[in-house]
Order: sequence, then C-alpha cells, then structure tokens
Amino acid sequence: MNDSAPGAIDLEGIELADALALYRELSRLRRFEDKVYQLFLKGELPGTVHQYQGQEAVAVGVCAALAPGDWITSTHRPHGHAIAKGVSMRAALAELYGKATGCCAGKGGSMHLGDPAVGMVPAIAIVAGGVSIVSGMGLAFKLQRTGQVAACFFGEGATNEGAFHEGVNFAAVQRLPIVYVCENNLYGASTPYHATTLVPEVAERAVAYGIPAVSVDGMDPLAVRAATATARARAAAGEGPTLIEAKTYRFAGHSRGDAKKYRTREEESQWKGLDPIDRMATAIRARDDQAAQSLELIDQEVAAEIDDAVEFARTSPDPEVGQAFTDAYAEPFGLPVMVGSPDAQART
Ligand SMILES: Cc1ncc(C[n+]2csc(CCOP(=O)(O)OP(=O)(O)O)c2C)c(N)n1
Repeated sequence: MNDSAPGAIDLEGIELADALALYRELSRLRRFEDKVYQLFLKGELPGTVHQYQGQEAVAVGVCAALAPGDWITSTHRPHGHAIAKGVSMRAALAELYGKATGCCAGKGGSMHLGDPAVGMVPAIAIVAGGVSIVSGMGLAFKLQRTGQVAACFFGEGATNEGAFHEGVNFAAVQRLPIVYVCENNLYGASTPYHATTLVPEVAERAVAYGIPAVSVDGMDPLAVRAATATARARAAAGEGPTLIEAKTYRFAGHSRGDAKKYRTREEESQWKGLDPIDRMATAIRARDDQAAQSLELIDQEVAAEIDDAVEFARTSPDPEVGQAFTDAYAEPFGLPVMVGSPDAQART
C-alpha cells in the first residue's frame, strides 16, 4: 500500500437509496463467498474455488455502470463478477455443486461460471484468455452497431501474457467498445506483481497501446463506478477502449491450501482496514443516523437469499449422463468434428 492510501468513502451527491443498493450488492457478493468457503470446507463442492472476498467493490462498481445489454468476460475468480452481472445466487451455487439447475447446467463449475442470458460469457480460467475473447465480442458489437459495450475483468498477472498485449493493441487500433478492468490485487498466485515487471503501475501500460488509463481505489464502489461510466461512455461513442486499474486486495488465499507465506499479516490487516463493506456501512451511517436499521434489514435479506440458494442447490438434481455432450460443441458447419463428440462417433 502506498502513501496515497484512500480514506473514507465519500457519499457527497449520492442518494441514500443508491448507496444502500450498492451496499446490498457488496454484501451479497461477500456473504455468498463466505458461504461457499464453508461449503467447500465441508466437502460439498467438487473441484476448487478461487475466492473474491475483498475485491467486491470492483465487480459491483463496474456492473453498476454497465447497461443491461452490455457483456462481461471473467477469470478463474468469477463468483463476484457473475453475481454482480445478474446470475442468481441459486443458479451460481447450483453450478458450484455441479447440478443440472446451475447456470451452465452443472458442466462449468466454479471456474466457468457465467450465463449468456445475463451478458456474461462463461468464465475463462486461462490467464488473459478473456482479453482475447473480448476482442471478438467488441468487434461484433462494432460491426453490428449494437451500441453494446463489453467489460473485460482480469488480474494484474494477466498483463504479462502475450494475449493481453495482442488483445489490447487490436482493440485500440480498431477502436472497439471495450472497458478493460484490471483487478490489481498485488499477487498472481504467490508472485508479487513488482517481481514480474519493471513497470510499476498497470495503468502505465496503456501508453504502449495509445489508449487512456485510470488508476482507481478498487476498495470503493463509487470510484470504480465513476471510472467505468466514463470509460463506457467513451467506448459507446466509438472512441475505443480504456484501461481501468482497480487497486484492490484479495482477503482469501489464491485458492485452496494457500498458506499465504508470500505476504505479511500486517499487510493483510492494513487492507482489511479498507474493507469495502465496512467503509460503505460507515459512510451510510454517517450520512443518516436511521440507516443502521436499513443495513441490518439488508443483511437479513441477503442471509435469507443465501439460505434459499443453498437449499435449492443441495436439493437440485444431478445432470443426466445423456446430457454430457449437449452444449459442448458448436454445430460443425463443415468444420472438423471434435474427437470423441457424438458426431465423430456417428461417422466412424
Ligand atoms: C495461461 C495460464 N497460466 C497459468 C495459469 C495458472 N494460474 C491460474 S490463476 C494464476 C494467477 C493469476 O493471477 P492474476 O491474473 O493476477 O489474477 P488473480 O488470481 O490475482 O485474481 C495462475 C498463474 C493459468 N490458469 N493460465
């Protein structure tokens, strides 16, 4: 953390209802993840999970500035993005359980969470994979003149991948309607960002592609939302992409079994002092002394939503074995058929 560490969240000019709505979203993401952690430890969820606690202000701020028809791409850490973009907790949790009622019919699991119905491509767990995919999405929006914008989430680790450089350069020169959102949480797994590059700030990288960039407090949903609104307006006006660097921190380990030896407890507690949910609640209480009740009610409603999602996921059916190849392959259109697919088997 540097000297310009941010202080209180400023609600100047923000309606109370708006602030409460943001608080609700932050709380939904946090409590969902906390529940996922418990369920994972109980052995109820297959596979692994990469958790989002601490970074909620980024997904919430970005998605609050997007239009309903806009799209997002996500990463191996997609739970918060999915919920903020509108995947229901029921569909998200059922997916983590591998159930037929999940948003990918139980075939994606944690690292491929998403739903085209809400404008989210099922998440791409290859680091910087989304940066390639979003170029095609942006190009389609531009050529079809749909007015839609795509926001692409990725970690700072992705900015050292070749796909990042190719993707951003292509989008820049084509002036594609894309908002790049780098969630700089300081570490790619156990490796500190500064050990991987001589460029101190992710935002500085935008110079190489001739696009604007802004570095924001990623622990403040209002700061993230404002930066996204500006970038979205620019993209929708045909002026091309913007890079937003949201400085944030993941409170959890990278994934399961992370002893977090690469960072200090002091650093963790400094960042926990910037917890976006606590900061938002503090700002709301300072604004309106009756607000404590509203916050409590929101917390209760969110807890009930999660209980309902757990019950739904646990009691949902497993996918039918016969569905294994459904949705797995595109129609061939004369292209080579994937080895092992029903089409390939039918032809042998
Ligand atoms: C191309 C590629 N290389 C390595 C991995 C293994 N891997 C998964 S997540 C991760 C760290 C990614 O760090 P960052 O992009 O900063 O995202 P964060 O985990 O901090 O959200 C790595 C190396 C991968 N999924 N894809």
